Amino acid sequence: MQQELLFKVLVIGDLGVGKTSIIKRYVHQIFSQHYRATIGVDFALKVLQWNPDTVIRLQLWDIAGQERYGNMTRVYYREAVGALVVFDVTRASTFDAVLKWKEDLDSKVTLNHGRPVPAVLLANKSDQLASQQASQQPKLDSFCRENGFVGWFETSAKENAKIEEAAHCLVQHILHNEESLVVEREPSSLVLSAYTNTTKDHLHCSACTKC
Ligand code: G3D
Ligand code: MG
Repeated sequence: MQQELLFKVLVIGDLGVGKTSIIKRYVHQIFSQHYRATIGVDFALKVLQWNPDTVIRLQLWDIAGQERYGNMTRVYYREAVGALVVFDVTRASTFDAVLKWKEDLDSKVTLNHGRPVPAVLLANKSDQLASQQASQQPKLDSFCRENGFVGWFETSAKENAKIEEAAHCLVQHILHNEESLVVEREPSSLVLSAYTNTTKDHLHCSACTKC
């Protein structure tokens, strides 16, 4: 029997770094106006046939214009199980902001067992990097280790580069956490997580400020 998992993933970072462009490149469906009007976010859905037995529905949350505040409400973060933190390789100030976004994330949501949600760092607009420019690799490797990112990718929404790989990396870490959750909490359970088979009603509920 196929299992279906729904994961809420946040896409955060400063204004103009390419969050919306990355999501649009990646997804099948965007759910927009209603939520934007009520809570200031857009949702997008990506359905992945992860393996023959598992379908993963990635619900990507785009902050749609609230970046200027540099932080988001707890409602936005609630029940998130992963994050993509984006900066623009052509603007150093957006890299400086990455830690602020990571701190905001970690202060407002943790997994059930108290660990931080996995976050992948995206160095976006890689198409703008001159080919002779030195690789960012040593710097970003240690930056990720020191600041709790599970990995980083040089992406380009423009050229559709490395976005799938980055999402794949994030999903692998999310699944790893889900599995350890099962082991820690309910060894005999077949249900992978609280997010399993989450319905649209649930989605509405998690976005609604009243419940
Ligand atoms: P945001 O959602 O993080 O605010 P957007 O960012 O997705 O709106 O992108 C901001 C601008 O950067 C857009 O340009 C978009 O086309 C551009 N952009 C996004 N990703 C890339 C990329 O990978 N490479 C390049 N070269 N540009 C990118 P405009 O001019 O439409 O404002
Ligand atoms: Mg945007």
